Amino acid sequence: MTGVEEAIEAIAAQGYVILPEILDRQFVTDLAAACDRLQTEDAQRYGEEYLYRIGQQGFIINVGDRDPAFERLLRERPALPIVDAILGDDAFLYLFQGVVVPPGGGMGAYPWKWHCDLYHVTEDVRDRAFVPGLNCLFYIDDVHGENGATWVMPGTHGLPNQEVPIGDAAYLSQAAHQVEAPAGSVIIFNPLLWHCAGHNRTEQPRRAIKMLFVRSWMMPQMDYARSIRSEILGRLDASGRRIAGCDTAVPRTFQELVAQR
Ligand SMILES: O=C(O)CCC(=O)C(=O)O
Repeated sequence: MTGVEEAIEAIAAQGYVILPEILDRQFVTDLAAACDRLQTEDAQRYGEEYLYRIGQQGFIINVGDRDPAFERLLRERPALPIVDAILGDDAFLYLFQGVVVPPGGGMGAYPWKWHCDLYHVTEDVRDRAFVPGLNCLFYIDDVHGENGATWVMPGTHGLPNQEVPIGDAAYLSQAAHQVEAPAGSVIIFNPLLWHCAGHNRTEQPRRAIKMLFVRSWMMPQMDYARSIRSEILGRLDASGRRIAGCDTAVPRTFQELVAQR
């Protein structure tokens, strides 16, 4: 098993690391069932057409509030030692969601395309060693070339956009790498690494859970301390509540920013 030091080195050098099978089988089965149930619930509540139109088909929101299997992820936090070692022990969740690539979905199909997360940060940070967050994508299915495993471009983390010619097929065929991993594995990557869900050519959805952690000063995409019910937050320990953002006071005014200096 990859140790914390090795993982940190891999994330610094190539932008990502894969830890095989860190979730046990029962945990994976429970997460898979929860993904399926919540996706059906969302489709009924919002309608497939609406979710597709807003680019949210396949993304299951606010999972931490909606099933004990996700609460278990908040309790056990399997990737947190690596996250804390890189981001500090006040890192917290920017996004916690299901990412399901439907049959026929993934690269080449709307809305899946090459991108890096936290794009707004790359423009201004010129220190390529700086890691603003860590995207932990837990695979709930075996992932491979047929069913939409993640593509990454090793070493592209923090590169200015113009230096990553994602439209150049010859460059992509040399530079891009598609992950292969059994269910229960996690890929932990610098969100500034260029990546994309692969094309799912099978008849089955490809399910994953994303826990994207950021440094404590960054505005999260969702406020989980308010999105997750207090009875669930109350069952978590201090670290669980911290990653849900209960302790985080992201500055919201210039005065607050200056006061935190
Ligand atoms: O689902 C995948 O393989 C990639 C997910 C992704 O693009 C992201 O988490 O930003």
